[in-house]
Amino acid sequence: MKRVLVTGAAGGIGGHLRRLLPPIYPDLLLSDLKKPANLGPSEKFVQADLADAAAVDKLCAGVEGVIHLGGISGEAPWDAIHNANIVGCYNLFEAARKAGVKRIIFASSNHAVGFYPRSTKIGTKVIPRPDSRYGLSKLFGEGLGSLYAYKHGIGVTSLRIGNVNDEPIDPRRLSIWLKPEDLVQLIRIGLERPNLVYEVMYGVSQNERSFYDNSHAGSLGYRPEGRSEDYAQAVMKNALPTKDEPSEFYQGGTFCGEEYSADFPAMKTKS
Ligand code: NAI
Ligand code: 15L
Repeated sequence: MKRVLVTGAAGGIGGHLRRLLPPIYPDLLLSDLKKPANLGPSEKFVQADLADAAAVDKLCAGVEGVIHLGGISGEAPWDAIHNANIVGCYNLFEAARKAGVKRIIFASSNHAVGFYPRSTKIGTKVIPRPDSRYGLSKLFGEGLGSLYAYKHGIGVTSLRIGNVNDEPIDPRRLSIWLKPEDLVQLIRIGLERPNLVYEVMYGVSQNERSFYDNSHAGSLGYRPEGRSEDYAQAVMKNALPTKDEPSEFYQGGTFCGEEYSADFPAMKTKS
């Protein structure tokens, strides 16, 4: 990969990637609505709003690969989600197509499928069950990825990311933790694997309590090194007693519980 564009570079994951990617992709172009607080002298940064199509067109000129992290990263009112995650994501894929970008990594989320019970292990072929407007916007991004892969020949990878952190921080995250270095491995598969058309992988490390069957990622060469079980004792020692409610029954956690108005006991029996 020559130039690789990272959108949303001022965010949490952007911080990890700015530390880990330069030795692998020396020509990194960072972009965000806001300038990263600690931008180094050797880092290239261009401020842009993803909702501004002309600005995103300029961003993609001369770019070979994109890591698309930019957008709203949690539940929010529809207007905000629509602007950043629907319009912004469309602008990014369109700009990439026009600029001849070869590969795109789309940061999807576990919340695209958050309404599966924690007792179920799901693969990448399940019917999506978004748990929020946010999760729904991630399905839009996954759909765009598939469209631009099959119609326009861009190699696209949707990563249904669990939770990126140096370590898992609570019982739910023991099931969905993604070590930053493992994210880099997934990104490299998406940007470098020959003949890639469109792939979906779960962005999780090697977690014994995983909600996901990530064997497809394994077949593409993913060998995660992070093991959440190494942290399980410490995490469980501080865990609060579990409650019988949607946010603890479903994989998506609080995203499922927010604004919930179904008859939960009845829904549980149908899950
Ligand atoms: P974050 O909220 O820390 O960073 C997102 C960045 O996008 C922010 O710096 C923000 O300024 C930028 N942004 C928002 N709207 C924008 C717009 N209209 N134009 C340009 N930039 C805009 O999020 P984080 O945690 O770094 O996540 C990055 C991506 O990965 C997000 O798309 C998120 O949905 C996804 N993800 C993250 C997970 C995690 O564990 N952190 C889990 C699952 C998915
Ligand atoms: C996400 O999609 C969010 O972007 C992140 O902030 C976390 O909430 C994560 O999911 C999670 O489920 O832990």
